[in-house]
Amino acid sequence: MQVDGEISDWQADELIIDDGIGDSWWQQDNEIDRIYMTWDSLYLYIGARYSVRNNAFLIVLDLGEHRGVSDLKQLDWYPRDLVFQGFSAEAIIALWNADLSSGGVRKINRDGKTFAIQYFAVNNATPGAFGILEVRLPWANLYERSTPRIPPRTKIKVLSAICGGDYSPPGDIAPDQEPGYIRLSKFFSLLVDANNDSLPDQNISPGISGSILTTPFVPLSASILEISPRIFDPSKENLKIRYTTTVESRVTLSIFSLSGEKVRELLVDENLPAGEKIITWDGKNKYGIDLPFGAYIVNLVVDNVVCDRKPLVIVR
Ligand SMILES: [Ca+2]
Ligand SMILES: [Ca+2]
Ligand SMILES: [Ca+2]
Ligand SMILES: [Ca+2]
Repeated sequence: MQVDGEISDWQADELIIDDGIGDSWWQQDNEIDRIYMTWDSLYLYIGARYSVRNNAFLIVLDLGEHRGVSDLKQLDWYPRDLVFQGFSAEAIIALWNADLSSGGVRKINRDGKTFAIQYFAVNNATPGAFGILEVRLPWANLYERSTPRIPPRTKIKVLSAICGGDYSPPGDIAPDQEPGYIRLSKFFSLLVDANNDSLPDQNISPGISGSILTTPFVPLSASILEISPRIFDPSKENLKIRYTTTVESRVTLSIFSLSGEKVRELLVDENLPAGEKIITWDGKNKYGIDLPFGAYIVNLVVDNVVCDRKPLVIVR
């Protein structure tokens, strides 16, 4: 992919959001037309055909880390009146009046604080006329790792909006939703690591593999459904812990002693889909040593909130 402001090198199957023109509050002076996405082993590439005049053009990414914000009014940079359901804003590409030097690319923390990340972009739009923005983002910077590895089964979601000044609502949204409607639940969504090897899958057609999803609002809840057997003899079998979460979330499942010491982590902040899951445990601590007879607690933490605790007893 050449980052050169020329759109002809994008393939038809890299078109992820075909918003079209004529649906903006401000007509063609301020329009999102098409958003493209593709990647290779080192970079994520985003392309856009758009026009903007005296407004902000935004492309917002949910990187699947559950670390951003769902309300863009919380941002310390390009805050806008956009509230998301089922989407966590974790990175933002923003510019004002078709001028990339007025914006750039930032990552977003849980508290809405943003920080610039390395990128390379070419923007040939001029105020009020259609042009092309192409952005190249290193995987290593998007996920703040020393290598281009990504969390296993990473899902990326994308949306774009044109808004006025700080804290103003959108006049064009892509995927298309009512202009002026600030509570957004429709996004392009794509599993980037479907084969679960922590590397972006290669030779993917994002426009075909991904889809535009409407996310109904589901509150997060999670619980341990069953621990079996409750009286657990590790020399005979493994313990089975069955738990459930209502939404895709980051799950930590640990075993504690009654004195409050964490003796074993079975899942550590793992991004997992909604639904039931069974995790097994061999009764050993983190050093591989058999834990002694006694009572223990299974502790379930989801999106940094303790959601459930259940006791068990080890016998030997
Ligand atoms: Ca190009
Ligand atoms: Ca449009
Ligand atoms: Ca639209
Ligand atoms: Ca992969």
